[in-house]
Amino acid sequence: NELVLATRNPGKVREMAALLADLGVTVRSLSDVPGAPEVEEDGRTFAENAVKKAETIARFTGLPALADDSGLEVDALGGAPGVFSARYAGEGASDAANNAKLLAALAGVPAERRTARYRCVLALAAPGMPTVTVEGVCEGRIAEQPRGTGGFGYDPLFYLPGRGKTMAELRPEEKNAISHRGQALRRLKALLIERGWC
Ligand code: ITT
Repeated sequence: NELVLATRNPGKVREMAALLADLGVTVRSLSDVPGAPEVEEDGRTFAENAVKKAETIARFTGLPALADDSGLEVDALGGAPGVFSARYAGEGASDAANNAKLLAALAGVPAERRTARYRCVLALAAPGMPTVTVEGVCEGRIAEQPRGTGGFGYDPLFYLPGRGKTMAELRPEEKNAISHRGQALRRLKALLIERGWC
């Protein structure tokens, strides 16, 4: 039983591998798949992009492929950066540049209007099977300054009011227990068990 993680984001690979550890499948990443095609993320929704990534890699490898399309939706910015989260500050932008742009966009916005959520859509595609998608959401607020070194992406700015910490201040297992990705992956596992696929 093999599964390819259809992502080039090392933070996602780390988190998904930990969340899948109890499933008894051999988890491969795209670094084990030489020549895997680049997928252009031109969808308007997380689901469109996740399905496109998973189906492209499943077709190329002939193996089941799990893709994650995710991002940050900030209410005061009308839901931006959304599907553009990875390239908010431009194509290939660093996490630091994206975070700096987010802080600048929210300058002067008071704490109670800095509400935001992470959203993750996972798509599982396998040759000869209908593709399935699941979603997870995690609510929070954009902090005034970065805190913590864990996680990746916007985590140093993603404040969890209930914990008094940013996502980057949580241990990996604490993040997985509450994150959008953790929730989506638990839904996916429940679906796989329900359908007798594992
Ligand atoms: P792949 O397409 O190869 O999977 P990517 O990083 O380009 O990698 P996305 O297009 O789904 O993936 O962009 C997701 C972005 O949303 C990611 O780069 C972060 O900026 C942000 N993001 C998603 N989940 C996050 C998390 O758990 N913590 C922090 N930021 C997150």
